[in-house]
This record gives sequence, structure tokens and C-alpha cells, in this order.
Amino acid sequence: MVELYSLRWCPYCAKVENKLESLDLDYERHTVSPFRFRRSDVKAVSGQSDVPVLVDSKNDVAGMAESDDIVDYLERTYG
Ligand SMILES: N[C@@H](CCC(=O)N[C@@H](CS)C(=O)NCC(=O)O)C(=O)O
Repeated sequence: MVELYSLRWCPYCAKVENKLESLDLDYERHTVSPFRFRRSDVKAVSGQSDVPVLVDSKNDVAGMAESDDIVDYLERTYG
């Protein structure tokens, strides 16, 4: 299953969540800390601390950051 590291009230995360929902894709959401310095989980998968971050192990996507890249990836892969 696709996993998304995201934060409430994050417009970039909302953009990705809308895309996942419009593609009717089930995903596991990891709601991260609002404090960047507490996001060791995000850092571990993507090497940086911004959200959103997508993991899609089925397709060897370990930790994709940048919401525009994620939306493009989802469209190309599941659209
Ligand atoms: N260019 C990034 C921007 C992502 C971004 O700025 N995310 C915010 C949350 S809405 C963030 O993680 N900021 C760092 C922080 O919370 O300290 C994208 O489009 O994915």
C-alpha cells in the first residue's frame, strides 16, 4: 500500500491527498509532528524534513518529496 507522510493544514499535503482520493487509491497516512526537528521518521525515509513524502515500496519509491513530483508520479503510475 502507498504511504504518505503528511501534516494537517498543509496545503501541499492536501494537494497530494486530493490526488490519491481522485485516483481512488488506498493509502496509509502517517501524520507527522508539526515540529520539523521531531520528524525523524520523515528524515529517515526521505533525507529531509518537509512533507508531503510518498513511499511506494511496490515500485521502489523509498521517500519521494516535492508535492508536484508526487502528483506527477501518481498520475503516471496509477492514472
Ligand atoms: N516544495 C515543497 C514544499 C513543502 C512544504 O513547504 N511543506 C511544509 C508543510 S505545509 C513543511 O514541511 N515545512 C517545513 C516545516 O514544517 O518546518 C512541496 O511542494 O512539497
